[in-house]
Parts: sequence; C-alpha cells; structure tokens
Amino acid sequence: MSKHLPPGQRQIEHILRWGKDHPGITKVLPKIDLANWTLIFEGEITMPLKMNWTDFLKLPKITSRSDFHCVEGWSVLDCEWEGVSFKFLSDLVKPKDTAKYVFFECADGYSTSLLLTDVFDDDVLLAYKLNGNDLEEGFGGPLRLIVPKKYAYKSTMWITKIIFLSKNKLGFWENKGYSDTANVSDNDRFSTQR
Ligand SMILES: Nc1nc2c(c(=O)[nH]1)N[C@H]1C(S)=C(S)[C@@H](COP(=O)(O)O)O[C@H]1N2
Ligand SMILES: [Mo]
Repeated sequence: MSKHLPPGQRQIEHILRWGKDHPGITKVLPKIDLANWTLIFEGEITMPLKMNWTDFLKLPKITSRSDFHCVEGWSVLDCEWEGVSFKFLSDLVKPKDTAKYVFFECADGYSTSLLLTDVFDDDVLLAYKLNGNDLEEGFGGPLRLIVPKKYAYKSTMWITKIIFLSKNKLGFWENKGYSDTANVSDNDRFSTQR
C-alpha cells in the first residue's frame, strides 16, 4: 500500500533522469569536472568560503529519507539521500543578522531561492548520493540541493554557488509564475495563489 500522497500528486517508482525522462532548462547536460569543481558561499556571511570536491567529501555526512515531489504531479516516495546538512554548512559560513534568504546558482544557469528558515530543517541537505549510489549527472550530480517540503524545482541540481541575501531574489521558475513558497502540502504551485 502506498503512503498518503500530497494533493494533486501521483506516485511513480523512480526519480526521472534529466534529458532522458525529464527536460531541463538547457538542451545539454552541464559538463562537470570534479578536479575543477568548486562550491562558493558568498553574500551576507562572515566567513566566505570556496570548497573543492575533496574538501566537501571531508564534511560530516548525514542520510535523510524523504519524498520527492515535482510540481508537474509526479512523486517518488522514500528516497534515501546522503550528503551534508545545509544547517551545518550555514553554521560554517556564519550568516550575518541581515541574511534572510539564500539563492542557489547552478552549472546549467538554473537558480532558485529559499527563506533561510526553510533550509534549516533537518531534512535539507546538499546530496551526493541517492539510495546508496553516487548521484548520477542526470540526477544533478555531483551535488544537488534537496528540500523535501517544497516542490522539486527548489531542489537544484549541479550547484555551483550559494549566496546569502537580505532581500529575496526570484529563481528561474519562480520568475515564470511558479510559486516562490512552493509548499507541497498546501498544493502551492503557482504564484497567483498567493
Ligand atoms: N540546475 C537545475 N536544477 C533543477 C532543475 C533544472 O532544470 N536545473 N529542474 C528542477 C525540477 S523542475 C525538478 S522536478 C527536479 C528534477 O530532478 P531529477 O531530474 O533528479 O528528477 O530538479 C529541479 N532542479
Ligand atoms: Mo519539476
């Protein structure tokens, strides 16, 4: 028996893979070379940080089981993500009091933003494994954000930069009319609902 699904969602077995099963915003998969990979933290923080892949893998890791919901109506239940807690990373870079939002930039030009208080939840992480396997490029590898309570357009693939902001800046789909709050349990899909 399947678990209770949020309003308007249907269950599928596996997360859809970029390009093959699911379109992205670009026609080509961004090429990511781990030897040159960096993750940058900047903006309203006291300890700006640039990490390489080796440094990132040394950080304490967590696993988190959660459900994944695309705004187009498909959900995958019980995904096991492994990576680094967003709250842990935020504590490293020490947000200033002025930091209220966080903006995520990605290798394909995609972006999203979230309230800092939303990404401090225990189940929010930067993930490099899904169900025990290294995250494939087609699933956003080497590193993607996972924010289970929000529609998956908030869970950015191929993260490159994390910018702490005092004022909100809308991301790619939010600028095109999708909800900025994107709360799955409220069926909160389009900005006109707010
Ligand atoms: N960088 C980036 N992240 C992204 C997207 C994208 O096009 N580019 N699409 C979003 C959307 S709409 C969904 S449903 C999920 C899809 O993740 P999946 O390809 O692993 O199923 O990624 C989200 N994150
Ligand atoms: Mo989506």
